[in-house]
Amino acid sequence: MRAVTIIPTFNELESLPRTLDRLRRAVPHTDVLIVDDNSPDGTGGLAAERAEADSQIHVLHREGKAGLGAAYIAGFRWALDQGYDVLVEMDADGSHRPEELQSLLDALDSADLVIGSRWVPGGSVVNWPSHRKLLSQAGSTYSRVMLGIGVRDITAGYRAFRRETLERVDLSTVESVGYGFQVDMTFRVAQLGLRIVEVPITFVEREFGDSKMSGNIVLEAIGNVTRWGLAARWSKLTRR
Ligand SMILES: Nc1nc2c(ncn2[C@@H]2O[C@H](COP(=O)(O)OP(=O)(O)O)[C@@H](O)[C@H]2O)c(=O)[nH]1
Ligand SMILES: [Mg+2]
Repeated sequence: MRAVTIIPTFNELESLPRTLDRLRRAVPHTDVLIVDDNSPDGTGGLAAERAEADSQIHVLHREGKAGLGAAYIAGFRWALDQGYDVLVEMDADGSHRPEELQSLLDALDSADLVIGSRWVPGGSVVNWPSHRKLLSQAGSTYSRVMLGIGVRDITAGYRAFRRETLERVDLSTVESVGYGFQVDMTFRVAQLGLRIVEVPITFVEREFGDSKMSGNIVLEAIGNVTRWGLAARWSKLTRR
């Protein structure tokens, strides 16, 4: 099975090399694709150097910051084109520990999408202020109820997809930018009736650089979840 780990980056000059070193050591068989949105701090240049030195590392340079969702969609398309069997999502900032990737890959034997989850037994978060914990848990609970799917950590960004799963999702209609993107993908996979499995992870808040989370990203996610949830209910009602 050929796996590729896709890492979106925007200003991750300090974090990216550490994450790459850990990932190459922890799971040497996975290739890596860095998707950089022309980071002003030169992350794209660093990614290019690493790609030059290591044939298993690749980089996609994009024109400018267009959001996490757009970066992943571009990465998915590249990886599907290249024929990979497994596509992994991982943050550059060290929050998704490469040492836990193998447990996600193992779970993919009996799943179509594996989510590294903070909010299942055994999962946890290190170094998060209580307001972010609350926001993440409340967001997950609201989405779970609104969308009617049993995933505990619906905004989680540490994931492994089988290629067949992504081939069945119409990527051209995925528009969400921030966390909404992760919720959107989860909802689509659930609606296709595919198997979603959560494995516990320890999420460690970044040591270097700044989070790109913003109020707008949160509002986008809440707005989208509400719309999707209502639309799904409406179509159920009118089908009767
Ligand atoms: N290419 C790209 N990557 C992004 C963008 N926004 C965030 N990222 C990356 O997505 C990952 C998660 O973002 P982060 O700021 O850590 O979000 P947080 O963990 O929710 O605080 C990191 O690797 C970021 O560099 C974007 O607009 N474009
Ligand atoms: Mg982060």
